[in-house]
Amino acid sequence: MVVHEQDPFNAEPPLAAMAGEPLTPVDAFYSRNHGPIQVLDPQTWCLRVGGLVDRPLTLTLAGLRAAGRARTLAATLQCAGNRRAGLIAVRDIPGEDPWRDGATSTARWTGVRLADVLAAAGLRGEARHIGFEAPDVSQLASPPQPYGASIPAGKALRPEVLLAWEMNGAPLPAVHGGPVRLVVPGYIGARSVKWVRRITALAAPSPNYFQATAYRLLPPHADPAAAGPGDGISLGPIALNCAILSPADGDSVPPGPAVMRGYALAGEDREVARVDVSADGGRSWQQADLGGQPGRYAWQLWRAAVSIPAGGTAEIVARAWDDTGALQPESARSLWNPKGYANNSWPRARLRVQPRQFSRIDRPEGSPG
Ligand SMILES: Nc1nc2c(c(=O)[nH]1)N[C@H]1C(S)=C(S)[C@@H](COP(=O)(O)O)O[C@H]1N2
Ligand SMILES: [Mo]
Repeated sequence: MVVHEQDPFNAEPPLAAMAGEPLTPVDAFYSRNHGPIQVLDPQTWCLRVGGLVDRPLTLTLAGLRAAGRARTLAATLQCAGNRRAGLIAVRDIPGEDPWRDGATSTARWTGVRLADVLAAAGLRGEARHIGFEAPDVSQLASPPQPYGASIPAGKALRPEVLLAWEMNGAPLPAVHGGPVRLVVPGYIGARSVKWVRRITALAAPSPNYFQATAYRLLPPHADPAAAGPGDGISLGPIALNCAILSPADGDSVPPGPAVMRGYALAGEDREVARVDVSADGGRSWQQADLGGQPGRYAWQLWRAAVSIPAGGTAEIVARAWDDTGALQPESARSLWNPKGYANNSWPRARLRVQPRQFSRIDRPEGSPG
């Protein structure tokens, strides 16, 4: 793993290790924390459900399992800071980790639908948002407070939103939120609250720092240190994006045929319709082959056979389109924001092209031996 910070622990897999893998092995799944990793005893863990409900509940793990039928689905989690390195290249973003394209991983999650738990608690009609709280106290919040988030009630009631206790068929490990985490496919990873211990039905979004103040898109001139609750655009659904994984930016390759691999991910209720790849910096384009979407809420893997031109460097560019005909924005420059979120500009991989190895047959006629 590429470790950005030891405490709190923040790490992403090397890009080449992700290429061509529909599901991310648990030990290669990116890890994003704002406070200490919680190691909780599944025997004593419990979940409180309250707020705008008719029947507040306290569920043990056994009680949660009994709250609905267990469902399994493949879903991609993507941190809002994924690809921040591309924004930092435009202008520095002090105090935030320079994530490459690996703060995106896919697993098969097993749990009950959040909707089943909310139905058991008798969710009231006036509830507009569902809030979540965890026990990890973050010193990065102001003031320091337990991690939390909320999602609109309409999203919370959708069938893909799970309270999950398994990841790729094994008990959810502590680092990914075990014994139980929320999984909100299609939303930024920040909303998939780990170690969830309290659910509150609310009339308004959660006042938690990570909902009200962080994970918001500030205008370029704003001072993030001075930002307060409600400033900027709250991030929920993720934007259409793609990444080049192999060969990756900075790699050295021989000239000639090469297979490029990457992932593409569409936003809420959208599908990746096409991925274009250019081997000449965006002058000419070809279509990548799509394949290997492990589920409706997961990334789409792509591959393209390209020809690497001889010469010092080659610039590979990729761009994804969704089924509404929308295309990713071209430039990171236009997307720069003070916290470095939501970089979904066209990914570019600058490759060093190794000098051609001439064989006897290749050697131009008449050249000295
Ligand atoms: N309790 C808690 N939940 C959390 C976080 C956290 O710091 N604490 N980080 C969030 C963020 S920003 C992301 S991107 C995902 C990362 O999940 P992972 O570490 O399993 O990859 O968890 C989210 N849930
Ligand atoms: Mo995140």
